[in-house]
Amino acid sequence: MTEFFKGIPHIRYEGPDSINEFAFRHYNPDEVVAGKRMAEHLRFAVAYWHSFAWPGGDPFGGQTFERPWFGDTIALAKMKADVAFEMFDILQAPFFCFHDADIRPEGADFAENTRNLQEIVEYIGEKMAGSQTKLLWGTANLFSNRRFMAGAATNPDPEVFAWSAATVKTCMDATAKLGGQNYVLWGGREGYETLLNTDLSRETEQMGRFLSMVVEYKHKIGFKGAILIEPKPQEPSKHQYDYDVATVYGFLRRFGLENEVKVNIEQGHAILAGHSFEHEIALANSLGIFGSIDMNRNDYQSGWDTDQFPDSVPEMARAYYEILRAGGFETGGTNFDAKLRRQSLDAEDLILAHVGAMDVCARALKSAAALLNDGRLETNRAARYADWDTPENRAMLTSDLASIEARVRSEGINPQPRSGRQERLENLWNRFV
Ligand code: XLS
Ligand code: NI
Ligand code: NI
Repeated sequence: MTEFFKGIPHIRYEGPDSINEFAFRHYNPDEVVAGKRMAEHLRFAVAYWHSFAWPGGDPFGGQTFERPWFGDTIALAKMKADVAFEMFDILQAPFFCFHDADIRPEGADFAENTRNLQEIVEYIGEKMAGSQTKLLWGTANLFSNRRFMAGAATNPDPEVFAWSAATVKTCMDATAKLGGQNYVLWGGREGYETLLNTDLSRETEQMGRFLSMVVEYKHKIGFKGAILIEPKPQEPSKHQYDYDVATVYGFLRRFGLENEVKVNIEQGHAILAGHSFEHEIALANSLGIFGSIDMNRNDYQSGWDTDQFPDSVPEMARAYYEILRAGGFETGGTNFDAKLRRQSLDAEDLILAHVGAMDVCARALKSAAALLNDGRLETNRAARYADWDTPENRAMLTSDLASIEARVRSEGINPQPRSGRQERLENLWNRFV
Protein backbone atom coordinates (compact mmCIF):
# COMPACT_ATOMS: atom_id res chain seq x y z
CA MET A 1 0.00 0.00 0.00
CA THR A 2 1.23 3.55 -0.79
CA GLU A 3 1.37 6.17 1.95
CA PHE A 4 -1.41 8.12 0.25
CA PHE A 5 -4.30 5.71 0.86
CA LYS A 6 -2.91 4.31 4.12
CA GLY A 7 -5.69 3.12 6.42
CA ILE A 8 -8.45 3.27 3.80
CA PRO A 9 -10.22 -0.09 3.53
CA HIS A 10 -11.40 -1.88 0.41
CA ILE A 11 -14.94 -0.83 -0.42
CA ARG A 12 -17.48 -3.66 -0.27
CA TYR A 13 -21.23 -3.85 -0.65
CA GLU A 14 -22.93 -3.74 2.75
CA GLY A 15 -26.51 -2.87 1.77
CA PRO A 16 -28.68 0.24 2.27
CA ASP A 17 -28.69 0.06 6.08
CA SER A 18 -24.93 0.12 6.52
CA ILE A 19 -23.60 3.02 8.60
CA ASN A 20 -20.05 2.48 7.31
CA GLU A 21 -18.97 5.43 5.13
CA PHE A 22 -16.48 3.21 3.33
CA ALA A 23 -19.04 0.81 1.88
CA PHE A 24 -21.40 0.58 -1.06
CA ARG A 25 -25.07 0.74 -0.15
CA HIS A 26 -26.46 0.14 -3.63
CA TYR A 27 -23.63 -0.84 -5.96
CA ASN A 28 -23.39 -4.59 -5.64
CA PRO A 29 -21.25 -5.66 -8.61
CA ASP A 30 -22.48 -9.26 -8.72
CA GLU A 31 -26.17 -8.57 -8.20
CA VAL A 32 -28.16 -9.40 -11.33
CA VAL A 33 -30.36 -6.59 -12.66
CA ALA A 34 -32.33 -7.05 -15.89
CA GLY A 35 -30.45 -10.21 -16.75
CA LYS A 36 -26.91 -8.93 -16.23
CA ARG A 37 -24.48 -8.28 -13.36
CA MET A 38 -24.60 -4.68 -12.21
CA ALA A 39 -20.88 -4.35 -12.92
CA GLU A 40 -21.49 -5.36 -16.55
CA HIS A 41 -24.35 -2.91 -16.97
CA LEU A 42 -22.61 0.10 -15.50
CA ARG A 43 -19.00 -0.50 -16.57
CA PHE A 44 -17.61 2.18 -14.24
CA ALA A 45 -14.38 3.94 -15.14
CA VAL A 46 -12.15 6.28 -13.12
CA ALA A 47 -10.80 9.31 -15.02
CA TYR A 48 -7.03 9.66 -14.51
CA TRP A 49 -7.00 13.40 -15.24
CA HIS A 50 -9.39 14.61 -12.56
CA SER A 51 -8.39 12.15 -9.86
CA PHE A 52 -4.60 12.11 -10.24
CA ALA A 53 -3.47 15.00 -12.47
CA TRP A 54 -5.73 17.95 -11.60
CA PRO A 55 -4.06 20.40 -9.16
CA GLY A 56 -7.24 21.96 -7.77
CA GLY A 57 -7.04 25.33 -9.51
CA ASP A 58 -9.82 27.69 -10.53
CA PRO A 59 -9.75 30.99 -12.52
CA PHE A 60 -9.02 32.90 -9.28
CA GLY A 61 -6.37 30.75 -7.70
CA GLY A 62 -3.89 28.00 -8.43
CA GLN A 63 -3.07 24.67 -6.95
CA THR A 64 -4.75 23.55 -3.73
CA PHE A 65 -3.84 19.85 -3.90
CA GLU A 66 -0.32 18.86 -2.91
CA ARG A 67 0.06 15.32 -4.18
CA PRO A 68 3.45 13.67 -3.68
CA TRP A 69 3.45 12.53 -7.34
CA PHE A 70 3.07 16.00 -8.89
CA GLY A 71 6.02 16.92 -11.14
CA ASP A 72 7.39 16.08 -14.56
CA THR A 73 9.62 13.04 -14.08
CA ILE A 74 9.25 9.40 -15.02
CA ALA A 75 9.70 8.36 -11.38
CA LEU A 76 6.80 10.59 -10.29
CA ALA A 77 4.64 9.39 -13.18
CA LYS A 78 5.23 5.84 -11.96
CA MET A 79 4.32 6.82 -8.41
CA LYS A 80 1.12 8.34 -9.82
CA ALA A 81 0.33 5.05 -11.57
CA ASP A 82 0.95 3.15 -8.31
CA VAL A 83 -1.53 5.40 -6.50
CA ALA A 84 -4.05 5.20 -9.35
CA PHE A 85 -4.01 1.39 -9.44
CA GLU A 86 -4.29 1.26 -5.69
CA MET A 87 -7.45 3.37 -5.89
CA PHE A 88 -8.86 1.18 -8.69
CA ASP A 89 -8.33 -1.78 -6.38
CA ILE A 90 -9.89 -0.10 -3.34
CA LEU A 91 -13.00 0.71 -5.42
CA GLN A 92 -12.97 -2.54 -7.46
CA ALA A 93 -13.15 -0.20 -10.48
CA PRO A 94 -13.67 -2.24 -13.66
CA PHE A 95 -12.13 0.42 -15.93
CA PHE A 96 -10.06 3.61 -16.16
CA CYS A 97 -9.55 6.28 -18.86
CA PHE A 98 -6.57 8.53 -19.61
CA HIS A 99 -5.07 11.27 -21.80
CA ASP A 100 -1.40 10.96 -22.77
CA ALA A 101 -0.63 14.09 -20.74
CA ASP A 102 -2.18 12.60 -17.58
CA ILE A 103 0.10 9.58 -17.43
CA ARG A 104 3.46 10.71 -18.85
CA PRO A 105 5.75 13.63 -18.03
CA GLU A 106 5.82 16.41 -20.64
CA GLY A 107 8.90 16.12 -22.87
CA ALA A 108 10.97 18.80 -24.62
CA ASP A 109 9.90 17.63 -28.08
CA PHE A 110 7.75 15.07 -29.88
CA ALA A 111 10.34 12.31 -29.66
CA GLU A 112 10.69 12.72 -25.90
CA ASN A 113 6.91 12.82 -25.42
CA THR A 114 6.63 9.54 -27.31
CA ARG A 115 9.46 7.90 -25.36
CA ASN A 116 7.88 8.99 -22.06
CA LEU A 117 4.48 7.72 -23.15
CA GLN A 118 5.87 4.35 -24.20
CA GLU A 119 7.78 3.92 -20.95
CA ILE A 120 4.70 4.67 -18.83
CA VAL A 121 2.43 2.55 -21.03
CA GLU A 122 4.84 -0.32 -20.46
CA TYR A 123 4.63 0.29 -16.70
CA ILE A 124 0.83 0.57 -16.71
CA GLY A 125 0.64 -2.62 -18.77
CA GLU A 126 2.55 -4.45 -16.02
CA LYS A 127 0.22 -3.03 -13.38
CA MET A 128 -2.84 -4.08 -15.40
CA ALA A 129 -1.55 -7.63 -15.59
CA GLY A 130 -1.97 -7.89 -11.81
CA SER A 131 -5.22 -5.93 -11.58
CA GLN A 132 -8.90 -6.42 -12.42
CA THR A 133 -9.08 -2.92 -13.94
CA LYS A 134 -9.17 -2.61 -17.71
CA LEU A 135 -8.89 0.36 -20.05
CA LEU A 136 -12.23 1.79 -21.19
CA TRP A 137 -10.61 4.41 -23.43
CA GLY A 138 -7.53 6.41 -24.15
CA THR A 139 -7.30 9.86 -25.73
CA ALA A 140 -4.83 12.61 -26.61
CA ASN A 141 -4.79 15.90 -24.75
CA LEU A 142 -4.78 18.32 -27.70
CA PHE A 143 -5.95 21.34 -25.72
CA SER A 144 -3.79 22.13 -22.64
CA ASN A 145 -0.39 22.91 -24.13
CA ARG A 146 -0.12 26.43 -25.61
CA ARG A 147 0.73 25.02 -29.05
CA PHE A 148 -2.96 24.04 -29.31
CA MET A 149 -4.39 27.44 -28.46
CA ALA A 150 -5.74 27.94 -32.02
CA GLY A 151 -6.87 24.33 -32.42
CA ALA A 152 -5.33 20.93 -33.14
CA ALA A 153 -6.76 19.46 -36.39
CA THR A 154 -8.40 22.81 -37.16
CA ASN A 155 -5.29 24.95 -36.57
CA PRO A 156 -4.34 27.51 -39.26
CA ASP A 157 -0.74 26.32 -38.77
CA PRO A 158 -0.15 23.01 -40.61
CA GLU A 159 2.67 22.16 -38.20
CA VAL A 160 0.15 21.94 -35.37
CA PHE A 161 -2.00 19.68 -37.57
CA ALA A 162 1.06 17.47 -38.12
CA TRP A 163 1.96 17.40 -34.41
CA SER A 164 -1.65 16.53 -33.53
CA ALA A 165 -1.93 13.75 -36.10
CA ALA A 166 1.37 12.26 -34.96
CA THR A 167 0.29 12.49 -31.31
CA VAL A 168 -3.06 10.81 -31.96
CA LYS A 169 -1.20 7.98 -33.72
CA THR A 170 0.95 7.39 -30.63
CA CYS A 171 -2.10 7.57 -28.35
CA MET A 172 -4.02 5.08 -30.51
CA ASP A 173 -1.00 2.77 -30.36
CA ALA A 174 -0.90 3.15 -26.56
CA THR A 175 -4.66 2.51 -26.26
CA ALA A 176 -4.46 -0.57 -28.47
CA LYS A 177 -1.45 -1.90 -26.57
CA LEU A 178 -3.33 -1.64 -23.26
CA GLY A 179 -6.42 -3.37 -24.69
CA GLY A 180 -8.55 -0.21 -24.67
CA GLN A 181 -12.18 -0.79 -25.63
CA ASN A 182 -12.62 2.64 -27.26
CA TYR A 183 -10.60 5.62 -28.45
CA VAL A 184 -12.03 9.09 -27.71
CA LEU A 185 -11.60 12.46 -29.43
CA TRP A 186 -12.74 15.55 -27.58
CA GLY A 187 -11.99 18.75 -29.48
CA GLY A 188 -11.86 21.45 -26.82
CA ARG A 189 -9.90 23.78 -29.12
CA GLU A 190 -11.55 22.59 -32.34
CA GLY A 191 -13.67 25.67 -32.77
CA TYR A 192 -13.05 29.39 -32.73
CA GLU A 193 -12.76 32.47 -30.56
CA THR A 194 -13.86 34.97 -33.22
CA LEU A 195 -15.20 34.68 -36.76
CA LEU A 196 -13.11 37.77 -37.62
CA ASN A 197 -10.01 35.60 -38.07
CA THR A 198 -11.58 32.21 -38.81
CA ASP A 199 -12.10 30.29 -42.07
CA LEU A 200 -14.92 27.93 -41.07
CA SER A 201 -14.89 25.92 -44.30
CA ARG A 202 -11.18 25.17 -44.14
CA GLU A 203 -11.23 24.30 -40.47
CA THR A 204 -14.11 21.84 -40.73
CA GLU A 205 -12.56 20.27 -43.88
CA GLN A 206 -9.31 19.76 -41.93
CA MET A 207 -11.24 18.23 -39.07
CA GLY A 208 -13.10 15.86 -41.37
CA ARG A 209 -9.88 14.67 -42.99
CA PHE A 210 -8.24 14.27 -39.59
CA LEU A 211 -11.08 12.08 -38.33
CA SER A 212 -11.00 9.99 -41.52
CA MET A 213 -7.30 9.38 -40.92
CA VAL A 214 -8.07 8.22 -37.37
CA VAL A 215 -10.59 5.71 -38.76
CA GLU A 216 -8.14 4.57 -41.47
CA TYR A 217 -5.42 4.04 -38.85
CA LYS A 218 -7.81 2.11 -36.62
CA HIS A 219 -8.40 -0.36 -39.44
CA LYS A 220 -4.73 -0.44 -40.36
CA ILE A 221 -3.66 -1.57 -36.88
CA GLY A 222 -6.72 -3.79 -36.41
CA PHE A 223 -7.94 -1.89 -33.34
CA LYS A 224 -11.21 -3.54 -32.39
CA GLY A 225 -12.56 -0.75 -30.15
CA ALA A 226 -14.93 2.04 -31.14
CA ILE A 227 -13.85 5.54 -32.16
CA LEU A 228 -15.89 8.05 -30.15
CA ILE A 229 -16.36 11.80 -30.50
CA GLU A 230 -17.29 13.68 -27.35
CA PRO A 231 -19.60 16.62 -28.17
CA LYS A 232 -19.45 19.91 -26.26
CA PRO A 233 -20.87 23.26 -27.36
CA GLN A 234 -18.24 25.59 -25.92
CA GLU A 235 -15.57 25.95 -23.23
CA PRO A 236 -12.71 26.35 -23.71
CA SER A 237 -13.47 27.59 -27.26
CA LYS A 238 -16.19 30.18 -27.66
CA HIS A 239 -17.80 27.90 -30.22
CA GLN A 240 -16.86 24.22 -30.65
CA TYR A 241 -17.56 22.40 -33.91
CA ASP A 242 -18.75 19.22 -32.12
CA TYR A 243 -21.57 21.19 -30.51
CA ASP A 244 -23.94 18.34 -29.62
CA VAL A 245 -25.03 14.90 -30.83
CA ALA A 246 -27.10 16.28 -33.71
CA THR A 247 -24.21 18.44 -34.94
CA VAL A 248 -21.74 15.56 -34.70
CA TYR A 249 -24.11 13.33 -36.68
CA GLY A 250 -24.34 15.92 -39.46
CA PHE A 251 -20.55 16.18 -39.47
CA LEU A 252 -20.13 12.40 -39.66
CA ARG A 253 -22.59 12.23 -42.56
CA ARG A 254 -20.74 14.98 -44.38
CA PHE A 255 -17.54 12.92 -44.30
CA GLY A 256 -19.17 9.49 -44.71
CA LEU A 257 -18.15 8.36 -41.22
CA GLU A 258 -21.55 7.71 -39.61
CA ASN A 259 -20.97 3.96 -39.52
CA GLU A 260 -17.43 4.29 -38.20
CA VAL A 261 -17.66 6.76 -35.34
CA LYS A 262 -19.97 6.98 -32.33
CA VAL A 263 -20.39 9.46 -29.50
CA ASN A 264 -19.28 9.72 -25.89
CA ILE A 265 -21.97 11.83 -24.22
CA GLU A 266 -21.23 13.87 -21.10
CA GLN A 267 -23.96 15.04 -18.73
CA GLY A 268 -22.42 18.49 -18.23
CA HIS A 269 -21.88 19.02 -21.94
CA ALA A 270 -25.51 18.14 -22.70
CA ILE A 271 -26.63 20.77 -20.16
CA LEU A 272 -24.27 23.38 -21.64
CA ALA A 273 -25.78 22.70 -25.08
CA GLY A 274 -29.25 23.44 -23.71
CA HIS A 275 -30.31 19.78 -23.74
CA SER A 276 -30.84 17.15 -21.10
CA PHE A 277 -28.49 14.17 -20.72
CA GLU A 278 -31.31 11.77 -21.63
CA HIS A 279 -32.14 13.75 -24.77
CA GLU A 280 -28.59 13.38 -26.05
CA ILE A 281 -28.53 9.65 -25.23
CA ALA A 282 -31.94 9.01 -26.81
CA LEU A 283 -30.98 10.92 -29.96
CA ALA A 284 -27.68 9.07 -30.30
CA ASN A 285 -29.49 5.76 -29.90
CA SER A 286 -32.06 6.71 -32.51
CA LEU A 287 -29.25 7.61 -34.94
CA GLY A 288 -27.31 4.44 -34.18
CA ILE A 289 -24.26 6.30 -32.85
CA PHE A 290 -24.51 5.82 -29.09
CA GLY A 291 -21.17 4.74 -27.63
CA SER A 292 -20.39 5.69 -24.05
CA ILE A 293 -21.06 8.26 -21.31
CA ASP A 294 -19.01 10.69 -19.26
CA MET A 295 -20.87 10.79 -15.99
CA ASN A 296 -20.83 13.96 -13.93
CA ARG A 297 -23.12 16.83 -13.04
CA ASN A 298 -23.13 20.47 -13.90
CA ASP A 299 -24.26 23.30 -11.71
CA TYR A 300 -27.48 24.55 -13.26
CA GLN A 301 -26.73 28.17 -12.35
CA SER A 302 -23.07 28.60 -13.16
CA GLY A 303 -23.03 28.15 -16.95
CA TRP A 304 -19.73 26.27 -17.15
CA ASP A 305 -18.57 22.70 -16.99
CA THR A 306 -18.21 22.16 -13.23
CA ASP A 307 -17.57 18.40 -13.55
CA GLN A 308 -19.03 17.48 -10.17
CA PHE A 309 -19.75 13.93 -9.13
CA PRO A 310 -23.41 12.96 -9.81
CA ASP A 311 -25.74 13.15 -6.81
CA SER A 312 -29.24 12.93 -8.26
CA VAL A 313 -30.81 9.49 -8.61
CA PRO A 314 -33.96 10.69 -10.48
CA GLU A 315 -31.86 12.53 -13.08
CA MET A 316 -29.49 9.63 -13.64
CA ALA A 317 -32.42 7.20 -13.82
CA ARG A 318 -33.64 9.07 -16.91
CA ALA A 319 -30.24 8.56 -18.51
CA TYR A 320 -29.97 4.85 -17.65
CA TYR A 321 -33.54 4.28 -18.78
CA GLU A 322 -32.60 5.48 -22.27
CA ILE A 323 -29.45 3.36 -22.21
CA LEU A 324 -31.26 0.19 -21.06
CA ARG A 325 -34.18 0.72 -23.42
CA ALA A 326 -31.76 0.64 -26.35
CA GLY A 327 -30.01 -2.49 -25.11
CA GLY A 328 -27.23 -1.14 -22.86
CA PHE A 329 -23.53 -0.46 -23.43
CA GLU A 330 -21.54 -2.43 -25.96
CA THR A 331 -17.96 -1.13 -25.84
CA GLY A 332 -18.89 1.92 -23.76
CA GLY A 333 -19.31 2.49 -20.04
CA THR A 334 -19.83 5.03 -17.27
CA ASN A 335 -16.69 7.15 -17.01
CA PHE A 336 -16.59 9.48 -14.01
CA ASP A 337 -15.38 12.62 -15.75
CA ALA A 338 -15.77 14.35 -12.39
CA LYS A 339 -13.47 16.11 -10.01
CA LEU A 340 -13.40 16.94 -6.33
CA ARG A 341 -14.14 20.46 -5.20
CA ARG A 342 -10.85 22.27 -4.60
CA GLN A 343 -11.31 22.26 -0.81
CA SER A 344 -11.61 18.46 -0.75
CA LEU A 345 -7.97 17.84 -0.04
CA ASP A 346 -7.97 14.43 1.58
CA ALA A 347 -7.35 11.02 0.08
CA GLU A 348 -10.61 9.96 1.73
CA ASP A 349 -12.50 12.62 -0.25
CA LEU A 350 -11.28 11.07 -3.48
CA ILE A 351 -12.47 7.60 -2.47
CA LEU A 352 -15.81 8.72 -1.03
CA ALA A 353 -16.61 10.86 -4.10
CA HIS A 354 -16.43 7.71 -6.22
CA VAL A 355 -18.26 5.55 -3.69
CA GLY A 356 -21.19 7.99 -3.58
CA ALA A 357 -21.30 8.40 -7.34
CA MET A 358 -21.23 4.64 -7.93
CA ASP A 359 -24.11 4.23 -5.48
CA VAL A 360 -26.13 7.00 -7.20
CA CYS A 361 -25.64 5.29 -10.57
CA ALA A 362 -26.52 1.87 -9.15
CA ARG A 363 -29.77 3.18 -7.66
CA ALA A 364 -30.57 4.92 -10.93
CA LEU A 365 -29.89 1.73 -12.88
CA LYS A 366 -32.14 -0.30 -10.57
CA SER A 367 -34.96 2.25 -10.90
CA ALA A 368 -34.64 2.31 -14.66
CA ALA A 369 -34.58 -1.50 -14.87
CA ALA A 370 -37.68 -1.79 -12.65
CA LEU A 371 -39.56 0.70 -14.79
CA LEU A 372 -38.58 -1.04 -17.98
CA ASN A 373 -39.59 -4.37 -16.48
CA ASP A 374 -42.95 -2.92 -15.41
CA GLY A 375 -43.50 -2.18 -19.09
CA ARG A 376 -46.33 0.33 -18.79
CA LEU A 377 -44.31 3.25 -20.10
CA GLU A 378 -43.38 1.32 -23.24
CA THR A 379 -46.91 -0.03 -23.69
CA ASN A 380 -48.19 3.50 -23.54
CA ARG A 381 -45.56 4.75 -25.97
CA ALA A 382 -46.39 1.98 -28.44
CA ALA A 383 -50.14 2.59 -28.09
CA ARG A 384 -49.62 6.25 -28.92
CA TYR A 385 -48.28 5.34 -32.37
CA ALA A 386 -50.37 2.17 -32.90
CA ASP A 387 -52.52 3.63 -35.67
CA TRP A 388 -49.42 3.81 -37.84
CA ASP A 389 -49.43 0.01 -37.93
CA THR A 390 -52.37 -0.26 -40.34
CA PRO A 391 -51.34 -0.79 -44.00
CA GLU A 392 -53.23 2.33 -45.26
CA ASN A 393 -51.48 4.57 -42.76
CA ARG A 394 -48.06 3.05 -43.23
CA ALA A 395 -48.44 3.45 -47.00
CA MET A 396 -48.55 7.24 -46.59
CA LEU A 397 -44.83 7.26 -45.85
CA THR A 398 -44.08 6.06 -49.38
CA SER A 399 -46.90 8.04 -50.94
CA ASP A 400 -47.05 11.68 -52.17
CA LEU A 401 -48.90 14.85 -51.24
CA ALA A 402 -51.52 14.66 -54.02
CA SER A 403 -52.46 11.02 -53.27
CA ILE A 404 -52.73 11.83 -49.57
CA GLU A 405 -55.00 14.77 -50.38
CA ALA A 406 -57.25 12.42 -52.39
CA ARG A 407 -57.32 10.03 -49.42
CA VAL A 408 -58.27 12.74 -46.93
CA ARG A 409 -61.16 13.77 -49.19
CA SER A 410 -62.44 10.29 -50.00
CA GLU A 411 -62.23 8.96 -46.41
CA GLY A 412 -63.39 12.23 -44.87
CA ILE A 413 -60.35 12.20 -42.52
CA ASN A 414 -60.94 14.63 -39.62
CA PRO A 415 -58.40 14.07 -36.77
CA GLN A 416 -59.55 14.40 -33.15
CA PRO A 417 -56.84 15.54 -30.63
CA ARG A 418 -55.87 12.97 -27.98
CA SER A 419 -54.26 13.32 -24.56
CA GLY A 420 -50.49 12.90 -24.34
CA ARG A 421 -51.01 11.70 -20.72
CA GLN A 422 -47.82 13.36 -19.52
CA GLU A 423 -48.79 13.76 -15.87
CA ARG A 424 -50.04 10.19 -15.62
CA LEU A 425 -46.71 9.00 -17.00
CA GLU A 426 -44.79 11.26 -14.63
CA ASN A 427 -46.77 9.76 -11.76
CA LEU A 428 -45.87 6.30 -12.97
CA TRP A 429 -42.21 7.28 -13.30
CA ASN A 430 -42.12 8.68 -9.79
CA ARG A 431 -43.32 5.42 -8.30
CA PHE A 432 -40.04 3.88 -9.40
CA VAL A 433 -37.40 6.45 -8.44
C1 XLS B 1 -13.78 18.26 -21.11
C2 XLS B 1 -13.95 16.88 -21.54
C3 XLS B 1 -12.71 16.00 -21.42
C4 XLS B 1 -12.89 14.75 -22.23
C5 XLS B 1 -11.63 14.02 -22.56
O1 XLS B 1 -14.75 18.99 -20.92
O2 XLS B 1 -15.03 16.31 -20.85
O3 XLS B 1 -12.45 15.71 -20.08
O4 XLS B 1 -13.76 13.86 -21.59
O5 XLS B 1 -10.75 14.80 -23.25
NI1 NI C 1 -16.31 17.83 -19.84
NI1 NI D 1 -15.62 14.35 -20.81
